[in-house]
Amino acid sequence: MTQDWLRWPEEQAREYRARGFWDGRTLDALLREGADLHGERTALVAGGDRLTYAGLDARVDRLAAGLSSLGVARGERVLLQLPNRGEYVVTLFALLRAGAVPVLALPSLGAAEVESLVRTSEACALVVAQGRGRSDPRTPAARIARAVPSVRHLVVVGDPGDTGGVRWEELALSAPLPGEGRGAAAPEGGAPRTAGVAGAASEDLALLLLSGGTTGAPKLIPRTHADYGYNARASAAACGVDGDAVYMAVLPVAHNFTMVSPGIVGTLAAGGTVVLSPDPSPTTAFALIGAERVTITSLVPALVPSWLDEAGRTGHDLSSLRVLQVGGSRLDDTTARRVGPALDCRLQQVFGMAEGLNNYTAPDDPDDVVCTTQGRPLSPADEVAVVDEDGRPVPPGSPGELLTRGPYTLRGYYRARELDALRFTPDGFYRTGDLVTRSARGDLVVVGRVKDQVNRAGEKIAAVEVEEYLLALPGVRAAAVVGVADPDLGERSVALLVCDGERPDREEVRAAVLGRGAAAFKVPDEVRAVAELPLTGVGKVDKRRLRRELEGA
Ligand code: OOB
Repeated sequence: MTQDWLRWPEEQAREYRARGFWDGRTLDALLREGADLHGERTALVAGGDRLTYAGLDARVDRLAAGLSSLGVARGERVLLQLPNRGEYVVTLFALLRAGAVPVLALPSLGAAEVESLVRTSEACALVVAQGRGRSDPRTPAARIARAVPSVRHLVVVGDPGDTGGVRWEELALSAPLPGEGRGAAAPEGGAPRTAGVAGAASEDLALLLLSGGTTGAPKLIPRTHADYGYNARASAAACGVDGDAVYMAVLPVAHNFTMVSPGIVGTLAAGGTVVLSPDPSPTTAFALIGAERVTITSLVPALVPSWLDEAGRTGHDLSSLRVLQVGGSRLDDTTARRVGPALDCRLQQVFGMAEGLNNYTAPDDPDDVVCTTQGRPLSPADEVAVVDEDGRPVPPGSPGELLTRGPYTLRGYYRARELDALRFTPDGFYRTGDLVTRSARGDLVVVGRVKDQVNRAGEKIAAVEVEEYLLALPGVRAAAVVGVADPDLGERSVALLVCDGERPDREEVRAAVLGRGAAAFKVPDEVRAVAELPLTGVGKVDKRRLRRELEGA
């Protein structure tokens, strides 16, 4: 198998091994070790299911055998598109154990996006769940399975209906393990292990993630067992996640934040318990926090206000919660300061990317750092640079593009050499496209995207900066600033506000911007009240869509 996109130079790889970052294990070995070390501890709580480490490991064995008997071979890609249910965790580890390469797809992806992922990865199978009505993923999955020549199997959690697919439950529960007769039931926590299944090696490709980038065809991010495992383990350590931790996944399970920051994989590597919340509403989540004594969970900023409001309104028992992680897009300072008092827990900001680099604020950072910065790189081997348009480092405190390389940051996209030439420097730094400032002590603040700016008559306005000013206005719950084509200005800036009650008038908006000492050209040209902002699958404001809608209007 050529894996030339996994191209850390050998010298660097040797260093990462020597320092113990790459430790020779596969991701499913982390789970196997958990079963050996603390087999009777609870690993996973999802819906009605409650699985011990031994029980989860046995199910993974069983499904890995089932997938292998179906003909899924080592190195083959399998698209995994499941909601927050236990089957996701079992399938993920079973694919890894079988040496197959899961391609993680958010449930919110449209059919065309899924098809494009399947084609790009040349997946041999799709795993989806039975759904309802128009959003039933079985229908597009069956069509894609027929249309894309690489696809040989469709596996459905629930009823395959008329898709011609295989029922997941059958594959997971009755496939024989090597050496067993057909149809034997799995001995939960029992001995037989997937001896005949050809697993992967630690530095092999483990999975493919979808880039958060919002333009063009999907870019696939290759992650190895060694690098992803390190990302998860180091994150668990940085976030205080150990065997007593109860981590609740409320964002989609396939997102990198919920996977390894420290997420599901980091928590299982540490011997803790993973709880899956079927949806991110505070009503569902708060009930689970109380019932399962959840200690840590993670949200995107768009969800935070409703959680804070609900906590103030209702008497749920949230006393077990120690850390609320927030990341995925910029958390404004005002909301950040409300988190601790409202939920009686620590806030941790997480600035991560599926491509690799994770930044965290530390548990012992002063409140000011926790509430106003997006943290520092996770690994002592993470290299970061903040550079200007010519690639020259900028002084501390000045904005520039963040470049990074390290033991868990990709060196190239999956089979995309041309793109790589643009997104990486010749010496292997990934150009994140994020505009940041870095303080003298190394704290990063995300001030925008290189492209998330309004170019108003040549003046560049970082959307995030103006959004921050607007969010500080009373009653403003959410704000998005976008540039819309304008015959005179090139682009004019439009602010969309979600407000409790009346929206601030132009004068108030003007004062909010100028009062912070910002230039007059940053005052939005237009302010509109909207009921809500369109969000992407994981809950980031969908600016592409906003721009499209505003320009079409
Ligand atoms: C996470 O991963 P992706 O791949 O969906 O998106 C990455 C991009 C970053 O390049 C940055 O533009 C933005 O999302 N971002 C943030 C942020 N965290 C991510 N922007 C401002 N403040 C933050 N705290 O979103 C992701 C992956 C792992 C952990 C957390 C988030």
